[in-house]
Amino acid sequence: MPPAPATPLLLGCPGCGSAIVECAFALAGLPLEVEDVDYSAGSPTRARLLAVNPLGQVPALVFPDGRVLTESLAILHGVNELAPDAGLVPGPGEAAREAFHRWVVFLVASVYPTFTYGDEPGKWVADERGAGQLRLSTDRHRERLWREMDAHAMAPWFLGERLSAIDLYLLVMTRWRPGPAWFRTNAARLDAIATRAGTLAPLGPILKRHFGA
Ligand SMILES: N[C@@H](CCC(=O)N[C@@H](CS)C(=O)NCC(=O)O)C(=O)O
Repeated sequence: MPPAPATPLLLGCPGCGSAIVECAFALAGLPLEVEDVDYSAGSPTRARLLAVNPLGQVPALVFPDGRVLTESLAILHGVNELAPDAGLVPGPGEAAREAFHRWVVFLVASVYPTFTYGDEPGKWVADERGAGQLRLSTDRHRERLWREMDAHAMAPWFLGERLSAIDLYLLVMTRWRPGPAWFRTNAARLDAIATRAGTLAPLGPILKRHFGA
């Protein structure tokens, strides 16, 4: 077993949801170590990932005492507790709190699973035709979800004047299928938020490493 890291260690992969967690740590000014793993079947680092998260998903955070925390939103709540001044989660009594919970849960419970079932549809449906249909239907459903979220987006951030963890999800997830060009045309408010989040100075190196820009 590798020695426990001195600071939390994030298992993630380039371009993945772990980038959202990295951005949160950076905005909060908290130290974080990062280890890239490849969750694909047969990858040389899959065993390492499974040892930490038997479900084989990233992000997975390992605390110095060996505790493991998975689920991006749970991790972001943890970051918020360690560094509430970063404002990732609106506090009790804040007007934006209800909308925050509604839409951040929408992101992880409605949007994220469309990738879980659509990214590698052959994992869920044996025949090739069915797998192709699953890919298409999850892609179409996701576009509907994004349009709905776009209709509720405020400016300059999703919740209005205050930045929140939702903007970090948008920053990363708008780079996934259907991709930035689709957002520019079909979900311009989300696109504007993601673009703005991409200019936050502490996130520059993270975005460069994950997306090349
Ligand atoms: N509910 C999880 C979803 C994490 C997730 O689906 N991560 C993707 C990478 S972005 C993954 O690990 N995919 C591989 C798999 O699901 O087997 C979260 O919010 O952290």
